[in-house]
Amino acid sequence: MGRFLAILIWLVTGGTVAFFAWSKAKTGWWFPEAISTHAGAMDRQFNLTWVVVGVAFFLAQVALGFAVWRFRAKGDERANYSEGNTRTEMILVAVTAIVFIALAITGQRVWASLHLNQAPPDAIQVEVTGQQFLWNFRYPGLDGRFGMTNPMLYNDADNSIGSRPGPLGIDPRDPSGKDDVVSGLMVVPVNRPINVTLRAKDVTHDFFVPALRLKQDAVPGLKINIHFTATKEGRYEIACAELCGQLHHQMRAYLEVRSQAEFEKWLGERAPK
Ligand SMILES: [Cu+2]
Repeated sequence: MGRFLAILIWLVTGGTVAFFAWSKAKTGWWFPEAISTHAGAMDRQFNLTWVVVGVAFFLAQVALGFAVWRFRAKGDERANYSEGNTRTEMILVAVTAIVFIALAITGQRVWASLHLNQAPPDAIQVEVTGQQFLWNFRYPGLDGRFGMTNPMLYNDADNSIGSRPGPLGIDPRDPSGKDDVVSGLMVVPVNRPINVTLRAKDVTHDFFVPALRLKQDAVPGLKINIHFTATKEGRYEIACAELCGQLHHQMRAYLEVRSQAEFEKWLGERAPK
């Protein structure tokens, strides 16, 4: 029975690891192509983590099978009571701590470069506001300033794109808001830093763009900044990654990365006359 169980543990372990490697290589069931300047560092960190964790998992299961085999019941001998081995336990705890702290430190560097740094001053400003169950994207127009918004002015009944005060409650008394462009599609120029200001109208949402390797909560009452530079033109999915209500699964939008000229043309066509 002990031998059978040990072999079963090894088979299940080998089978799971082989299936994971096969599905990653053959089915394309993995992240979409990465299209931002920080995505390489993010993916390297992710790969490092799952290799380290995968090797640890494999070795631990092999050791488990070995223990089951080696110390299986033989005849009618009685089990030994062990009080453990302090030295071995200290070594195992120390190795685990070193590995996890090292992973945390390297991961924190990648994270900080995205979340704790300011966007360069020439970054394109886009305000992203989540609401049940859609995303609004606002551009500040030629003056480079977003107009004031006021929750008292929210008008979801008039949700035609760019309407005033519209779903964002753009205050008509503030001149900076006159040229703001509001869209349900996010368009950005390629190879330019983009500074995103995240807001939420009702509950917590989460702005997730898998191709950018970018994910950040949008929290009511907070303005959260995050920046990125997209490196490849195309159309990419934006999802809400925070369960935000019954139609959460429908809360999606698209990011279109275009050339600088096409971006300016798109924005110009939408500027209020
Ligand atoms: Cu949501």
